[in-house]
Amino acid sequence: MTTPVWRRLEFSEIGSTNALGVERARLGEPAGLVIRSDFQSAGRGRRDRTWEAPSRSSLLTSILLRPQIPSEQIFLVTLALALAAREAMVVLTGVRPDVKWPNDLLVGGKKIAGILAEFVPHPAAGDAVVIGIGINLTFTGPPDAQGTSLRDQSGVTVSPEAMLDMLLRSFSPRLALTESVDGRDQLLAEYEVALVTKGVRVRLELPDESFEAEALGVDARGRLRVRRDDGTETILDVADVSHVRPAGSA
Ligand code: BT5
Repeated sequence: MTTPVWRRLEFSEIGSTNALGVERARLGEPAGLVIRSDFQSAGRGRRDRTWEAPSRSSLLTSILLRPQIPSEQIFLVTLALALAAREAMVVLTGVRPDVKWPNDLLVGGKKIAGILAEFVPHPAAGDAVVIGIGINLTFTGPPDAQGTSLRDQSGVTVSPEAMLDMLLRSFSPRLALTESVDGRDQLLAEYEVALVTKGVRVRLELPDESFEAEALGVDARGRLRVRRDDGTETILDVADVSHVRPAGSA
């Protein structure tokens, strides 16, 4: 996979950019499709949660890729998008968010962007991953969510189009890094620097237990390494953890 030529599809309203991306991926659409909408009537979060944003208050976009890398490395593509979003925010507004494992972007503990990756197997066209991101430009999130926006943090109002341009510009070189061993090391190193979920106490919610532990960092497969209070280490996969929060919070 060399970096695809981006083909943009823009809407004023859609159900979900990810849903359309998944539909197109199933139909065999080649890599490089970028879907953006001003508004989503059914924006998806992870695990049946929703993503909300008034029209043009956010960048709402999904990118269809067919990464030709081992399946256990595909998480790096998502991580590359998180890091690209971080850089785009720095360049356009000076705001430098932290990454909360696995892929939330936070400023001062408040969520400024969320990422949703969906895997679409396709033996003929090559397995696809549709990675969607919502970046709060002027909207600070629903009242019950601890959210913030780039405008709140910097006073700068960025348009969805300008954010998408910068995001793709930052994403392409990082996507290329996923293809080599050295590149993957470089991405993981950048991720470790951005990761706020490291060296801190976190509360983890798993399907059958929740506990507090010290987050140690990530392993080469992007899984979170934690040390429990009895001294044992546990490695957690994204799929197993529904929430990771600072210890002590609700
Ligand atoms: C995510 O889910 O953070 C992934 C969000 C991905 C959204 C993009 S937008 C373009 C593309 N198309 C889609 O349909 N989706 C993707 P999760 O970690 O489950 O977080 C969802 C939770 O964040 C919700 O339950 C709310 O509490 C909160 N939330 C919803 N909208 C928010 C916003 N605009 N800002 C901050 N928090 C928000």
